[in-house]
Amino acid sequence: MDKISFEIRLQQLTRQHEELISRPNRKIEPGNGIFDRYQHPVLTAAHAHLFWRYDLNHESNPYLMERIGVNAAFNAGAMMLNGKILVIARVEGNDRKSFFAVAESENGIDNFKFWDYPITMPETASPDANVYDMRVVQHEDGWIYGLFCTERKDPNAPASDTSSAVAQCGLARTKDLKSWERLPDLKTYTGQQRNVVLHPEFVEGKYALYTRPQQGFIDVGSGGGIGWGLSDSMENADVKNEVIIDDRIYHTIKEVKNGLGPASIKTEKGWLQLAHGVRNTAAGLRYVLYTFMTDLNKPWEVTHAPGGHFIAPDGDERVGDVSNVVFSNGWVEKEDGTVLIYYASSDTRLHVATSSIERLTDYVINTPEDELTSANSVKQRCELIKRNLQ
Ligand code: M1P
Repeated sequence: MDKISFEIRLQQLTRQHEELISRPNRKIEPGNGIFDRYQHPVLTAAHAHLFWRYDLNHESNPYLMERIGVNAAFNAGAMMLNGKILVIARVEGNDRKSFFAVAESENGIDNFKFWDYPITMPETASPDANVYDMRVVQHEDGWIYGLFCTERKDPNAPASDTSSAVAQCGLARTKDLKSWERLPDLKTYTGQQRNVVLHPEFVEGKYALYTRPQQGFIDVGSGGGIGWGLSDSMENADVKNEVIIDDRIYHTIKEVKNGLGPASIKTEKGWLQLAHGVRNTAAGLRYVLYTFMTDLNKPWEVTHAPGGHFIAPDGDERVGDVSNVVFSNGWVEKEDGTVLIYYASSDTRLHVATSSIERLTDYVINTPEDELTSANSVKQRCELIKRNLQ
């Protein structure tokens, strides 16, 4: 390709990218009263800078080819920092490796732009094969902690098994999301770990962590459920006793496995919690989001548990690299009580939904619990119908 054609192609690509990252996002009305969805995802693979993907030099890349492609941008931690809404996305290259990258927006709804460089996460003595799904927590000790899954090849797998992996909770801390201090991985005594979340406040003078023990890499085995435990420090985080506070339950949306999403939000009525629940179907696993509330003084005690899903894959969200999945590990409470909920669909893209502390609290407290059988469910619904028809 001659230099002029190269420049024309670069202009086209730049225009297209600019249009994508600056397009406005519109609320889809009227919603269900609990939260509002938006017209467009807030982050996709195509949001990645051109200079992350293309070699922009005509001499070394005369065809202006994508040299290092980006496959997906999804499961993102989120926080407000210096007045900006930041998401810390799981970006996945065409090589299947995930890494973390920060994208920022003024309003949290649209115009998300990646920072120039992804996060360079320091490693421990045991290098990570893959890192993903960071929960960022602004702890009252003054640090911002990043808790994420670190995946390594299973050292005990036979040579013929090239898939088995071990998941653990990687830990790092920062003040600015730019430079990170890696800490030793969380130590637990219940097998593998994914979906570990730090509670933002000290409990009994210790760091408190929600865990998700699992026996296998995908299959939780006889483990599973959302656990809770305390650690004396984060420099050598060690949870000696884990108790399950939110179990898997037969014939519910969390029958196969579940895991906490972002860090809990404190409200007057209790700690708001967002989690994902998984069930099996003939078409594979189905991931939905659900909420619950825990006691203000005992954040390990569930006080309210609305039945069923809070957000389930809808429309285009149903399809992607891992279809029929919604997953969330980030939400932001704004000063006016608005809650920006970042959820990813089908391990491919990131969306926002908006609600408020007031609406979420009402939903969590006043939605009936799952009564576990069809007969009870019909009874519940008939009571509502009767009240409405009176
Ligand atoms: O593919 C769906 C999700 O699967 C895992 O979550 P969990 O450990 O609860 O099964 C994670 O790999 C997550 O990133 C992914 O979105």
